[in-house]
Amino acid sequence: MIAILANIATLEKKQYMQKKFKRTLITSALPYANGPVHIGHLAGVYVPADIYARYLRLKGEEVFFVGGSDEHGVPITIKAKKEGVTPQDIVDRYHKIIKDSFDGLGISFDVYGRTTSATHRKTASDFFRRLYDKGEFVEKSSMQLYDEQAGQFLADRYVTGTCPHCGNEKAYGDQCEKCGTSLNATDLINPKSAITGNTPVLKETFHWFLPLDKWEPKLRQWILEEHKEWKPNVYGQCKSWLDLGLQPRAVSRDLDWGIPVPVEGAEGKVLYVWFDAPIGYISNTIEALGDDWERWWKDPETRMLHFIGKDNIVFHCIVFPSMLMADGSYNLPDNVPANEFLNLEDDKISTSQNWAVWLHEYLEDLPGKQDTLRYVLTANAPETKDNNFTWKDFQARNNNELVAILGNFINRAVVLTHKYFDGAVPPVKTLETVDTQLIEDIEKLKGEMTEALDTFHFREALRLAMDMARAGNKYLQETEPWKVSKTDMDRTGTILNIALQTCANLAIAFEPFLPFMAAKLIKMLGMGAISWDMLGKFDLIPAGAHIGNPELLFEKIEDSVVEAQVQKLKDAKEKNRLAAWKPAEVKPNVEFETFEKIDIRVGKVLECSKVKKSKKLLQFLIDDGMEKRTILSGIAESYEDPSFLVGKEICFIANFEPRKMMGIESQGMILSAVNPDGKLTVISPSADVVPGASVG
Ligand code: B3M
Ligand code: ZN
Repeated sequence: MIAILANIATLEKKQYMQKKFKRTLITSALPYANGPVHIGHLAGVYVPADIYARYLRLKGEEVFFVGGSDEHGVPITIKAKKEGVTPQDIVDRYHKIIKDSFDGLGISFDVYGRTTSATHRKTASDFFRRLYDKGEFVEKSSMQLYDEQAGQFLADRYVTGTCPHCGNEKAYGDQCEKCGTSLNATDLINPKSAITGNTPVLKETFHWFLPLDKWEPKLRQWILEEHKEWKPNVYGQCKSWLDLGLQPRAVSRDLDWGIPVPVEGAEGKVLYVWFDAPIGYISNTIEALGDDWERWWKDPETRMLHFIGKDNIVFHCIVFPSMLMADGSYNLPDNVPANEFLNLEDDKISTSQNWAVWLHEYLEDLPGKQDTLRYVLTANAPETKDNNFTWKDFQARNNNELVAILGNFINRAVVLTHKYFDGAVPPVKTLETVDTQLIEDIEKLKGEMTEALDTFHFREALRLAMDMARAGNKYLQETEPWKVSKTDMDRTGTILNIALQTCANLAIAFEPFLPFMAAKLIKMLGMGAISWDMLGKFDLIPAGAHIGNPELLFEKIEDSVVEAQVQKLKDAKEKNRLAAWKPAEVKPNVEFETFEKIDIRVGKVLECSKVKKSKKLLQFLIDDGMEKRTILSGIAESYEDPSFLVGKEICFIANFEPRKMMGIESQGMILSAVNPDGKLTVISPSADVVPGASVG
């Protein structure tokens, strides 16, 4: 049964692959301009989208790759409020950081626009108006959460509360980040305003709703019947949404940041950010191409692909397509190859907790290492399930794969050509089996890579590209040109020619993944323009051509570099913990008589040492003014060198019931204070006091 299903899936895939399109429009989710982008965004969306765009360009296909910043929505106004600046200040700042960092990583957008542009404002406004005029919206009054103190309705992220599905107490009014469910603010249990912290009241307001239920039959047919080739995670999420039954969805909000609803009587209302953001793909195309934009959106021979993270699936597979169907003149996406999430050092990436590797910081901290990040994020891409990024793995993949396999092979081929042939590509004389075997291997790998790339299996495609480099290393190992050169220069020349052609193949195979390395290699080998067609060929560099000097393509990453990054993360976590620390609540009052029962005194430390076999306990010998007493205290982890305490005056409880620990009787309790970082410090009087003096 399972085998039959798998066959059907393969058949669907094949049929789909045979569909011919003239051009491909690639969109990648517009990041919110309320913060920089991190490796989770990159692994989930931008690196795969860029790989695919570069691959199609290499195939000579017509591609348009759209990106841009999402500059509306509540996260931006919240951030602005927190910083005491305007929302425009926030989006100007982050749009620049995000755009520059994408450039820095070689994400090859054909346009990177923004949703505060005049073009976008007009496009989104016109889109709404068109649907409004066609009667595609339902106008409805409903009770919404309202913060009386702030004088404002609380939509989306302006309200937090408990998720009715999973019990997460920090769910937002539009989504629970823990279980991924998309919510209405009024679904939240125990809602609280993110502006004042108050419990909101319900107040009537009206909005325009897009009746998703109207499009449900079409969506069912289009996704569930016609797009069975979509990734199981995407198809499955769509199916469960559709099976639950679609409801009308509000497309306006009572907010002062956004695109005004272009309807009379709609003062104070703006387009819902998820209504205007996907239109950003259209307006950014218009911004870049002017009148030429339409064939990218409306010609049935154009194929549209949305690269997104899994939390955006419903908007790209259900909501945006319903908008496009309501308009009636647009293409629907052909595929939505959404990824799962990337974790960082086994923890969920969190922007607010600063638990992230930020792209702009990476580019500063590890200059020239763009390809290493692209490589690691692709090799670990969360294509089918959530995945994990660790700095240790980053270092290992760089040193053991990029340096030791790819860099090493290319370096050997180039260095040996310089050594034996002064950098002139030697001719091929006669081919032996080992040579034809390599040529066949590369050709076969090309076929497998092409299929993997065509079906969005980028990890697999990268692994296959690396197998080409592995095959190259194996070839040099088997043919040993450094030995052959002692007796047969013709054969040495043939081997090095084949090795150099393999390098040229690697430049092509890796270009979508490691464009910086590929550009260097292309220059080093003196190759001209490259194309996917050339991959698998062994006449890519002509005999007699001079190749450039060997250049270092990858360098080893030392322990200290990754240790510094891990420390940076630890510091961020610690900072958060301290920032989140609040003094404990004061305990209920006690009578003076109760306090008096505790006999606190000053003692002088005579001896202090760690208790053997215990991580926590210190053993004190105290002069209490009358005799010497032994007290154990669980503060060893806070005092690396306990002898530091010897001679100090400290406070202790003299009438604490004696207790035996680790076979030692403790006659009292040392008083200490605890810092937010968990460090304990014993309490001492601020001036000399005689041992035995009472404290009170
Ligand atoms: N800005 C949400 C996100 O960054 C949103 C994507 C818009 S794509 C049209 O996850
Ligand atoms: Zn939840």
